[in-house]
Amino acid sequence: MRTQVCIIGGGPSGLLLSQLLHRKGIDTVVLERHSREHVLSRIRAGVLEWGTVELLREAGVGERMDREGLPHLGVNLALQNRAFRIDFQKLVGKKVMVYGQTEVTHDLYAARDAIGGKVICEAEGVTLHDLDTDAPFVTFVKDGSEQRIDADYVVGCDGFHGVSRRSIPADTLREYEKVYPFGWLGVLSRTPPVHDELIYANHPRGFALCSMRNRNLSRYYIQVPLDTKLEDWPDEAFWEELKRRIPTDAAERLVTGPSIEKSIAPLRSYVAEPMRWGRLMLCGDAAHIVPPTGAKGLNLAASDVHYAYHALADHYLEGDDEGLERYSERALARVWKAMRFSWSFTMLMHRFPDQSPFEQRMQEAELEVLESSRAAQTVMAENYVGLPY
Ligand code: FAS
Ligand code: PHB
Repeated sequence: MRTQVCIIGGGPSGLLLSQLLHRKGIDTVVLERHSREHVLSRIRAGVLEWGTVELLREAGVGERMDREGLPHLGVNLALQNRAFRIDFQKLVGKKVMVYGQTEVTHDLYAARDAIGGKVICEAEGVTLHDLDTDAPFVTFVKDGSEQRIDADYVVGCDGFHGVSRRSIPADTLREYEKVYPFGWLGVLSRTPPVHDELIYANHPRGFALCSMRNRNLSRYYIQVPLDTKLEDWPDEAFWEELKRRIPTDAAERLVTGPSIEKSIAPLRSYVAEPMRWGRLMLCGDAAHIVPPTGAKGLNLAASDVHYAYHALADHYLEGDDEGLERYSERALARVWKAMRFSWSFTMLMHRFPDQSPFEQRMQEAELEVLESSRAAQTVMAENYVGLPY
């Protein structure tokens, strides 16, 4: 088999890139390790930057998002049993869209099917070859038989545990990492959200987040120690702890119900450089991981896809290779700024195991500066809604 761009990974990055390139007449094949059902069973991100919204619309997958998504004009930060609002519209004239990653991925698979996109699921043993030549190829096993795809370019959209980043020679790859000493326990419940916007809460007992997927599907998180097991947190215990960490007025409004999904996610900040080596380009979690505090993971994947899409389209349609040559530089410039915001917001909102009372007060003072300073709120708003591409 031969294609122009072989994409490894059928998550949001890989599907979005293949859809955008296909609509420009550029041939792609997506190789996904798992079944489509497995990919669609994951509950992950919930907030889309407007840049992501516009890219999804450009890919022709914005219709259900525009119909069912919830535009949010602000976000709420809570401390010491009170909350204050960061007004995106007033401060920076922008907004975000609340629409789950699961729905985005579902819409992308449907769009790939609708225009005959080639997505090969349950592709096992994907291996990348000759990336440092002008004739790279990929091998994999499908239904027990070895297959080969020759391509001009390979784009690794295969997430943190994928094969692509590991195909860059160790003496070329530079890695930067910070692992946080806690995780997030997340619950999805068929209950109305506690508020019509998100609430991020700093509390001496630990961080909490009140989010949503729609007006009858809520997503909540509480910070938990790294050694936490799901069985430590029956629903009743989760709801009681969440109520202790959010302001009383919200806790009194909280509608609880059975969890329909419950999971624990570890938190890390991670960046791999470069994001291009030879004919291999990396997009999304294959190249970087952010703590979900700033809702940047999926959105950084989208901006990587934006740069990769334009670089490849310029190459094939205009014969212009500047985008390819500068892909890693351009993508990383935005990655590092989002990495900073996600790290900074995580450090501000979470309780660290060895945190002193003084440090708790410093976090609260930082939040009080945010509460009272339009300038500080503007910086927060600029980063939360997404810096320009
Ligand atoms: P993905 O990991 O989504 O997709 C990679 C795909 O490649 C997967 O389908 C995988 O099966 C496939 N793959 C892997 N290895 C392969 C191989 N060798 N061959 C073929 N295919 C292979 N972000 C937020 O903004 N907010 C959140 O709340 C949030 N919560 C998260 C919770 C968890 C548990 C995790 C893991 C991530 C979370 N994220 C969140 C980040 C997440 O949304 C990612 O940023 C997003 O999925 C990135 O998309 P992709 O780059 O496509 O990677
Ligand atoms: C979510 O709704 O899953 C969500 C929202 C905002 C975040 C993280 C997760 O920062």
